[in-house]
Amino acid sequence: MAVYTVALAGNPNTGKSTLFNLLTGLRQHTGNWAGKTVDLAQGDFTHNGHEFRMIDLPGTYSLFSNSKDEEVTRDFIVFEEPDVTIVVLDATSLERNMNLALQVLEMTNRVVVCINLIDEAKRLGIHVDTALLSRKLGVPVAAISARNKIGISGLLSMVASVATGEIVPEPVRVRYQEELERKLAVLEPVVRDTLGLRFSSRWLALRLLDEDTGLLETLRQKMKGGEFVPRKGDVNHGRSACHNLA
Ligand SMILES: Nc1nc2c(ncn2[C@@H]2O[C@H](COP(=O)(O)OP(=O)(O)O)[C@@H](O)[C@H]2O)c(=O)[nH]1
Ligand SMILES: [Mg+2]
Repeated sequence: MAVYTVALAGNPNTGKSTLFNLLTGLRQHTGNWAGKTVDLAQGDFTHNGHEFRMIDLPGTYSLFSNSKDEEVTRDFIVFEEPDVTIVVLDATSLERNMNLALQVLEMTNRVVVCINLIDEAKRLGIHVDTALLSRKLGVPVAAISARNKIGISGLLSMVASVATGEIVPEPVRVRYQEELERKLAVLEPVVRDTLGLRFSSRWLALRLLDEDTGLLETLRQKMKGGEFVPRKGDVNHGRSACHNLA
């Protein structure tokens, strides 16, 4: 049976590890991945007959190349292609947390937004309209309290639906100012022709325009290693722009 990979991302202190521990309990181990030297906590759980492997990624405020943690989290979400990425947000500071959620939505559409500490929000008189948020973001949104074990089965149903493809989220697209959109319109097709449809070409093009040297280095390595062969069915016009990037 397929084991679905679920990555946990979010700002520090949003309750990722609490959720991770609740779901995976004693079925935990550390493992490294794709030749990286970092150890990530992994754990297994089942839900409704599906098997999941969860990875507790380092907490970060953004996903550029500002720190090792940001690079690890970002590379995992983009290049390890988890079946689902859960973005854990703190219900009491949604505005600050939304920044990271929007970045993840730019990287992959296989996302579930999980609003944690809903007990704390309630105590403070904050009401979170998950249905409205879900419509605006274009992905499933669950409200939970990891510490009080509230809302967990609802969250897991959403995770399972995205993992199995029963739900295919269509994340909202952040539109930038005209000049940037014009450059994206030129660069994005080149990225798509080079790397295929496997990765978000819009996100990659944004990072290249941002002169993200950390990401460029990762791309170079992966191209050298032959990892970027477009899959069958991907767009490939028989020309390669690899050397333009490398
Ligand atoms: N009130 C409340 N506190 C929580 C909840 N989930 C986690 N916490 C607390 O938030 C703090 C940070 O949790 P942790 O899991 O370490 O966050 P991480 O940094 O995202 O891994 C801890 O003190 C947790 O006990 C929750 O649902 N409600
Ligand atoms: Mg943690």
